[in-house]
Amino acid sequence: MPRFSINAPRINQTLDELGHLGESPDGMDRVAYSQEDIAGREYTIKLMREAGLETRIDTAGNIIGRRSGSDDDLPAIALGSHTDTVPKGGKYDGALGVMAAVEVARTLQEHGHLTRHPLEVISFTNEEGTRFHRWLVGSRSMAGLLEQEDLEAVDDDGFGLGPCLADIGGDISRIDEAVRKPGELAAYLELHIEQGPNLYQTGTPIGVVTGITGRAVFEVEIEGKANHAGTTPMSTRRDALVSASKLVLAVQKMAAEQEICRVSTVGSIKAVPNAVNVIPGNASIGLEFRDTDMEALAAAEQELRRITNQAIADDGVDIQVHRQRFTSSVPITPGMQALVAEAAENCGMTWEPVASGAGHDAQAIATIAPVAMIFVPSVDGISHAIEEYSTPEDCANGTQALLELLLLADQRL
Ligand code: HGY
Ligand code: MN
Ligand code: MN
Repeated sequence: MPRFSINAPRINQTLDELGHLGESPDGMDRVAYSQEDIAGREYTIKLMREAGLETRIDTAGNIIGRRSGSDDDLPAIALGSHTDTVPKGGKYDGALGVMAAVEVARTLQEHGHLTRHPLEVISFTNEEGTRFHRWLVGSRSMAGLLEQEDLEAVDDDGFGLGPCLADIGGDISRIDEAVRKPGELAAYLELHIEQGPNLYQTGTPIGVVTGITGRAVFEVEIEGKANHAGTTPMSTRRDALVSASKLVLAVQKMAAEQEICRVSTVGSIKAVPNAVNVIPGNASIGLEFRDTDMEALAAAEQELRRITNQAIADDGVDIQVHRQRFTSSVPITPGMQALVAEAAENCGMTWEPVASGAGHDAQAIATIAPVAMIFVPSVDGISHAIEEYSTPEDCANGTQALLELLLLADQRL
């Protein structure tokens, strides 16, 4: 049986309260650096302080709540996730991990239990990458993985990262002060919803995450010739949207039929001038490939370039392929997986190994510290949508397992 019981109604209440910040009739809109995101951040800081944590915001905008350990010379053990959401997203992706981490700190505080290691609760900024199309911005900043393009990125409205960071208490001119070196954290432990169907289908309360997927993101720009929709013969058209549409179907086929990589998705498409009586002169699509095997992602990029060259030859359009982001897959070590399994068993919960098809802050932090992830079921495997749901019991189970995992890590590391 667990040593300390978390307060199940309380963690679910905080999840529910956070879920009203940035809520719209179509889903959650706490997109990074927005007013809605800021409301969620302020709520998180309030909870951290109520849990007795010393809070600060690092120059990358990450919120860090810290509690001393009995041996403050030891590196901290960090628990965390993110509270930003995709547009029209769900209430649990990221939010569960942050609310559960606060609940763990609060439970230890109430029981007067001091861990050996200092404890940190971290809410990372812009995990989703909706702003600037570059994800894991806060956790990559902390891991020293930011690149020049991250610092120079501008969003669709022309805003850069600098002013956005300033809005949330960060400072782009000193962003390198957010970097933590290997050894500064003893471990990073993240609770997250599975965002897939496995645990829900098998009715298993806890997932021991075995690895986190790699991801390759591209923007493809097609230039044809705008012309009159009524007077231009079909044979002389250079219709950018037709070429883009062919690419959409070809990208989907790459995973669905050719099995070049595990999944492939075109998530955004734009046509210019986007008027029904004008042949689109320009079009662009945003797409991504995912696989734990980085060779598969390289093969996917190769095939993408092959099909775009074919479209140039067939349609007489010009096409530019921009590689936006390559994120390496990350295996979770057998030792850290075993710790998660032991924590679940100590809580009397069954578990099963699950690979993560979603990306997570843990994959950035894994470059500077040992990481472990706990999954709980997503009803019908739905995520990044308003229907995203995990039951209060599953959220409480995950929080209890996270507390037990922290206590085991505190003893063993
Ligand atoms: O896109 C992802 O995999 C994550 O939810 N950010
Ligand atoms: Mn997430
Ligand atoms: Mn997400």
